[in-house]
Amino acid sequence: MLKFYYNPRSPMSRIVWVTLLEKELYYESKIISLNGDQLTPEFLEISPFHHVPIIIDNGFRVIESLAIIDYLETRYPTPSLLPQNIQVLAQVRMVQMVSFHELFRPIMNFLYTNPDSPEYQIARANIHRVLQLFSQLLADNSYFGGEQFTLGDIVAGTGISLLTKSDFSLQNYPIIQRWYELLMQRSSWQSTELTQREFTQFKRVFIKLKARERQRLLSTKAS
Ligand SMILES: N[C@@H](CCC(=O)N[C@@H](CS)C(=O)NCC(=O)O)C(=O)O
Repeated sequence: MLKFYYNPRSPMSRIVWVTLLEKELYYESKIISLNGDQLTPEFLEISPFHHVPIIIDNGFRVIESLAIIDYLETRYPTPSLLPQNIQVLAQVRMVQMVSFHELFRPIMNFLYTNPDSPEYQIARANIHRVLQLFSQLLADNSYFGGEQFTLGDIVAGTGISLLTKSDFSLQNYPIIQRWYELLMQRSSWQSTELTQREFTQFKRVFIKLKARERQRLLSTKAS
């Protein structure tokens, strides 16, 4: 039995959730509210950094969204979400890594900082650079894997969907806009997409989590 610990509003959970749906895998849903239940001793036992997502597959635990989707791809290879061609595969991996290292933090800064602040402007500039690169990589293709929908699309799309809920317009990025419209046609995408209200709730939860983590680190330092 595959158990999936997640929160439906968490972007990192969504990466795994879409992968499970695309692969049509049957799983047992374990929803973690992130309202303190991620800090219980039982949960910390399986999630030492009190994070979702997590999967436990027949007793085998995997944490970290990217590691989980890699595991799922290898363990359940059909339908495949990674290309065979070495260069296309490298491109899909690049998109995953660039999303994690260059896109997610600027998106959070963009969503949470005052539009008049330098941080906001820096975040916007960084997002612009990533979207330019992604436009080049996509070119005329439907997806980052050519005509194949891949893990790269899932990871990048999860970040970009947060942007579409804010006042960031994709109109200046027609290639990204076209690609994002294709993603939105997929049932895995539609059934995991946040409403505007859920997105606002996610923003509130995220602020609380950051404040709690800061407090925890300060008290660890003091003791
Ligand atoms: N690097 C981790 C990050 C996971 C993560 O940050 N999860 C957030 C929700 S999106 C979480 O569980 N936060 C709860 C907490 O910090 O207590 C991954 O990719 O899985």
